[in-house]
Amino acid sequence: MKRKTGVDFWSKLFLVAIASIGYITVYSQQQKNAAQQKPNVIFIYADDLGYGDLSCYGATKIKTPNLDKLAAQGIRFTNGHCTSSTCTPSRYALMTGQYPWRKSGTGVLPGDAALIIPTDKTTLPKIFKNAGYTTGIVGKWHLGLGNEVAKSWNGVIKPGPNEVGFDYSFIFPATADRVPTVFIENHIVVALDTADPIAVDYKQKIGNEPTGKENPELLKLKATPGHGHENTIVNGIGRIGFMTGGKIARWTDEEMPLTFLQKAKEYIEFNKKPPFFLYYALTEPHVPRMPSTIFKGKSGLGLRGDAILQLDWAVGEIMKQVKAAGIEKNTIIIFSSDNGPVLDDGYLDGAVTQLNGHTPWGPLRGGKYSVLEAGTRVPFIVNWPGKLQSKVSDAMISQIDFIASFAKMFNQEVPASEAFDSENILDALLGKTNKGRTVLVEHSSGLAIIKDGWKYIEPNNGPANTNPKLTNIETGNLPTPQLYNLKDDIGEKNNLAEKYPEIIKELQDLLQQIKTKKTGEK
Ligand code: NG6
Ligand code: CA
Repeated sequence: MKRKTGVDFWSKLFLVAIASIGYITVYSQQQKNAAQQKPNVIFIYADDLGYGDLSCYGATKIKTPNLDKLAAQGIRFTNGHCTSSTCTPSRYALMTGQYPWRKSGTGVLPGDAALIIPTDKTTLPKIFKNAGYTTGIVGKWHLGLGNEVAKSWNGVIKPGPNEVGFDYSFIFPATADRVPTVFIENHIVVALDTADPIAVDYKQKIGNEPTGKENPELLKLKATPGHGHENTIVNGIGRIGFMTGGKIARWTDEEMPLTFLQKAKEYIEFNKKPPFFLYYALTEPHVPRMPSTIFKGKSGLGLRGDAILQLDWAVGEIMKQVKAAGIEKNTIIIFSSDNGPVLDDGYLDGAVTQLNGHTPWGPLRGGKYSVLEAGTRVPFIVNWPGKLQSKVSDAMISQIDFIASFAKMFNQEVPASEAFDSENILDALLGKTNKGRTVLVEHSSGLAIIKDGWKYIEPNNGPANTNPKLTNIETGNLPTPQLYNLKDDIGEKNNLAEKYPEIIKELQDLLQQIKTKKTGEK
């Protein structure tokens, strides 16, 4: 009996052990398969970083070793684009897969704007969610919050990122230079104090806090005269818009990007069991440029250069975190920018006076606010260690294509009436081909279209230059047609419109077709 029981016990144990090993093997195999099939994706989005701002894109006056490494191990695109030359429209396209110029109200939003992304349509994070991913956003949002402009900031603020597909959100509402200067984590202002309620107004002054206009002596960063940054002073910096309350909740600019970095790292650590999609939207080098003390003065190019060094460091920290979490081989890191560069965007921060020969636009013409190439051709890097062959690609790609490309990766169908400007360029993104889009529309105050290296800029009556005393950027607006051959003339120096009327005609017709395209036509 005893012996029999013993045999029973041992054979049972044996069976359990075999079963467990089997289970563990099957389980880990499943995990492995899942891991192999569905990589984590981290999209790092810089704010106002130019084509020529990184050393891997030719900058010599500034060194960006972490991004250089990301590019050297991965694919560095020389013809990668955001859709528009400012923030909100580019982010709208990224989220919806639709050109922002199709919809009014998608221009640069104030800090109290209502949400402009539909909650019932396909969005980039929803593509990942449908594929079983957990999704998170950390950083700048700038796509509006709530259903109303006149909303309360002191309770649950929604709809917002959580309603358009992010399981987790830690954001600031608009831009670093717009009130309210607070973080919002999943609908609620971080460190909200009900005894000191927050109120925001973009039309008139509220409360009696000093403003940059009335009390310029209180400013640690002077606003450029005539610019819009002379309302409520927060942390010694005048902002766009008026704000009262939330004293404890307000960020300090020197610390704000570090808070985002910390949250992004925690998100990676917490969700390291694949798969996750993290949209990490940096604030650098957008104004006000006020990096941490350790970066101040480090670049020799003023605070804009220092902010770029901080940005590069943050990217390095994310790379380290991914490695430490043991998910390096199963994580795609994509890096890009939401529009081209600007020097004086409203504060006297040394960007102009200490430029020191740096060329944020690289070999391109124009910059932020411009339909010329520097407005929307931006740094674009894709990294997936061990999975991609490192190379430089001249495929024409756009951030608007993420939806269709990742939908392809997961074999998902996108309804024909949604994300219909998004094209599947997955093979180009992963470096399998140098062929990306064949046609791309660029957007600023005017529109341009590119096909086969030819770029046609529609005649536009807007000013040819932004205010020369402030941003001072060529917009690309001209009342007559412009045609450039980007293959030979990336700097858009020679307008060939008169020489090739037939190419103008073809591109005009094509642009017209795209403009009038009905939803659902692919
Ligand atoms: C402009 C601001 C500029 C910046 C920009 C938005 C003025 C005069 N200029 O209106 O400083 O905030 O909007 O930048 O106020 S973006 O990158 O978010 O599009
Ligand atoms: Ca921007």
